[in-house]
Amino acid sequence: MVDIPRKIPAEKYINLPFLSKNGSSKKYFTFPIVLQILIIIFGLLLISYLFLLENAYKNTQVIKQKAHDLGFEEVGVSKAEFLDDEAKKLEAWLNNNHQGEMAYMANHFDVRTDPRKLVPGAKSVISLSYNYYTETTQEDPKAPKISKYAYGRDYHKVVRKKLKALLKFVQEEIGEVDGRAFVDSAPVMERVWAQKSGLGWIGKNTLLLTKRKGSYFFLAELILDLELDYDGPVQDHCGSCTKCIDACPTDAIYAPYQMDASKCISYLTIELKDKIPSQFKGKMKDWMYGCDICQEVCPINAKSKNHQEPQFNPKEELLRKDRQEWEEITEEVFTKLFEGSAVKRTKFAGLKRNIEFLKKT
Ligand code: B12
Ligand code: SF4
Ligand code: SF4
Repeated sequence: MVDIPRKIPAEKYINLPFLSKNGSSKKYFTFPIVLQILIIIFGLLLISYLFLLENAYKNTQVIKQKAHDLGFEEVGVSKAEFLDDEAKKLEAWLNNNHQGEMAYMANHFDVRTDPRKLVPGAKSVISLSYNYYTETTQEDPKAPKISKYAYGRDYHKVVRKKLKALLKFVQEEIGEVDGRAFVDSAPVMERVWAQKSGLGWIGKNTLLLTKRKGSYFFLAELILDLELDYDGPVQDHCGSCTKCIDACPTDAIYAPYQMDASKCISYLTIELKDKIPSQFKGKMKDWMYGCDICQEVCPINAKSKNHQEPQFNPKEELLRKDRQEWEEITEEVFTKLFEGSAVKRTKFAGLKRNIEFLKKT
């Protein structure tokens, strides 16, 4: 029993029944009304906050499970926000003209550095990885080489279909959720988001690596107007290794974590529309479409496992063709062989240019 000195008028107090010891309304701890209302409001806010947190957690788990069921290996989530540090790095990269002729990289700077400008109301970025590794290689060791990522059906088509299925699932299971699906198709800094979401770290070769699976996977995103449970970044495991930098034949990786894309064989064989500059003669290491050298030498990739996606399997003919057959390839063969493949991006003339360039070196 506590007597409260009644210096404040009695009508400014109310009794809090839950503080009652014996049910008698006179002998309670009493608080000023304002304080009690504040306690109630705070309590309600706390309850709704905890409820939202639990909901965000449950929704995240449900989405991650469905993503795994659809074949995505790693899934992580980040809060959709402005990428302050990366905006500075991207600006420096563009100022140094490291994008070469990829003019699209300089477009939509604001959107690229803030997903909320791409998807209005965006709250979360879900990053997903889709394995494309295969130990299969082209049979003739002297044949001009194609990057493993382009062996089978175009990943834009394969992965986008899976992403759309995931988005549909989210909308059906969780309710009114607005969002969009991306795979290498929009101004989104995909590796940065994957790093923030804890899928892995950006290695010295500038690719996203995971400790368990290496880097032979595509990245994709769902950007949603839904609050989720956010993951955090993981540690960089490159350590003192410099194998990718040492092995890059064109010095495109000119410093750890930094790339002059205009020197990368991938750029020269796929993105560049003009002639390949003569300074790269003798440096292409027989790559006619893309380049995997900085992934092949990476010790983390020793852990890569074969993908489980039948659509990524290469046609027998692609593996069998020897050097001479590639050098004599016709437009008709090209069109048939690369139907539905990412290699179509270079068109016949582009692939022919690359093969001719290799012949001369
Ligand atoms: C443009 C592009 C290219 C260009 C340029 C590559 C590059 N490193 O930027 C070219 C044509 C060369 C290319 C090649 C390849 N690409 Co590509 N490419 C892209 C694309 C469309 C944009 C990348 C980008 O934003 N570059 C701009 C720079 C500034 O961004 P960034 O490198 O991410 O910058 C970060 C770091 O480099 C670092 N950094 C930058 N500056 C500095 C400065 C300092 C001081 C420091 C410390 C750090 C630092 O911090 C930045 C921010 O965190 C993405 C898809 C996408 N929308 O993101 C695919 C993408 C990166 N490519 C992909 C692939 C598969 C490839 C190839 C393997 C294909 C091949 N086999 O030929 C090669 C790999 C070459 C390589 N070592 O990166 C995948 C990578 C998957 C993964 N595991 O990481 C992506 C994500 C496509 C996808 N959806 O799957 N690509
Ligand atoms: S893909 Fe090839 S050329 Fe490009 S950075 Fe890697 S090793 Fe160098
Ligand atoms: S080769 Fe070495 S430095 Fe390069 S990405 Fe792999 S672990 Fe990192």
